[in-house]
Amino acid sequence: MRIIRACREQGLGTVAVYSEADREAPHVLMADEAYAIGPAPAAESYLRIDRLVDTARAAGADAVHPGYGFLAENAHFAEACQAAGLTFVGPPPAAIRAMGDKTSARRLAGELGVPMVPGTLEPVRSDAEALAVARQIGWPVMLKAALGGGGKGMRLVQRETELADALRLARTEAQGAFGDAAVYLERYLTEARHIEVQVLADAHGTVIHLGERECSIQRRHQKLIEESPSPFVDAELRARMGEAACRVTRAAGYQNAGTIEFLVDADRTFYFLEMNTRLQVEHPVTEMVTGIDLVREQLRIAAGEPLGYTQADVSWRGAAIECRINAEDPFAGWLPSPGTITGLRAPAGPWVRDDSGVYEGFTVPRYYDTLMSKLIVWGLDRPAAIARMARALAEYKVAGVRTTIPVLEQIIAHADFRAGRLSTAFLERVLPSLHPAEGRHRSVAIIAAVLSEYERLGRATLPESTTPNGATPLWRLGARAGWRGA
Ligand code: MV4
Repeated sequence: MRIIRACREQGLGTVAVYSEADREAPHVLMADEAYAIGPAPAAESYLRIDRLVDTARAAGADAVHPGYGFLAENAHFAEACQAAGLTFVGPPPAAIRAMGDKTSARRLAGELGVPMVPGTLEPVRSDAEALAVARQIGWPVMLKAALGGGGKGMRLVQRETELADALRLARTEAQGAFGDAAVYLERYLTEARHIEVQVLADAHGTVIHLGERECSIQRRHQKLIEESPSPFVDAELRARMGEAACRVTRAAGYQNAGTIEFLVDADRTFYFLEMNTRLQVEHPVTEMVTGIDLVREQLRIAAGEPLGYTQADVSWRGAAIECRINAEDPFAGWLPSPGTITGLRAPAGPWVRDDSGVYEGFTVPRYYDTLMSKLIVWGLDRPAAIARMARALAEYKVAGVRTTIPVLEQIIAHADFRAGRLSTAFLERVLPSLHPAEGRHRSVAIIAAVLSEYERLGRATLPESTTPNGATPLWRLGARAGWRGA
């Protein structure tokens, strides 16, 4: 839907593809045309390069936008599109490949003198080599799959005695998940921030950055909240990280939109981690503070148009925050909660953007990612954006499936979040102190109060809207908290 919107504004027609589970998905209803590509399991539909390319050709499409999941970082897919005469709206296959191998990305950063987390520049060849490197760089260390990324295939090793087992498991996992057992090793930074820089590169040699996104709040390497700018990054650090990000982008022969991930220490030292060769889920926070439509830029770059502006033309205004609304139950081990959405009221109002993929009556399929919507707000400064996010989350009502909304509300209200005291350790530290079930207990109390009021009055009419002492009765608070009004 995000891509369809950008296409419409550019005067481009759109073709959606869908699996059997997504027959009634909103992007299918929204596109000019839509084609079924197979059964629900992604391996038989969204990951079928042959079917995607055949469908694009049959529909008469000129270009293919890979989105931000499934095949978005697959060099074979990019090549297959090009071989079929379709413009791939993304980087050249060679750049995807160079950055997809995380050790090759580290070698490039190393050649350019871009600082990176201490570790190996090649996959480790033996237990003995891994041990020698770990002893040299210090514990804890992290094993990462060379073809992994985004936290997939990572394994933390605290001490020497755990290394051999961890290596074996990491290799087996990497082989299973990525078809390649290669694993490299990095020093594990325990309290750093995860900050990424958005870059744009056109086909005419212009490479610019659009500033950073703070993405430290992740659970099992799924981001929950992202923001721009990072409360930790000042103009000087932004310029230094931006310059490093552009240097890597240019050297990789990169074109289109991309993201360079860094870890940033308390002393403002930054370390290159990896590059994501796609548009990212959290791209809206960058759009909100720069005013630049990233999908429009992707389409223009893919069409060979020059960016038409320089680094000096980019400016940042205010603060933006994104919360990911997932169909998961944070009180039940974050279990996926697919099912039919029986009630839905999305927040609205000034500077509130709800990039949603669901509607009332839609059934969230159990086959894919649990992401239902991304709620993005903008404010003149970070406190204003936080207040707006708290307001918007309180307006958000979803019935039928469990969502992450209550836990997001509590994180947004947390003193450390408000103070910008963030690190990759933040969520693990604060989760035990959160009590998101309170919202649910409160709802039960409100419903009980409404029922007892009806019983007391002995009739099926609404009770008075104020109590004798003038206070607002609990049932009316309930109505206000609900989505149908009193
Ligand atoms: C790390 C790290 C610390 N040290 N690498 C996670 C996703 C991915 N793209 C990189 N990630 C990390 N890599 C080293 N050498 C910390 C993270 C990380 C993280 C780790 C645990 C809990 C939350 C985290 C949030 C962001 C990044």
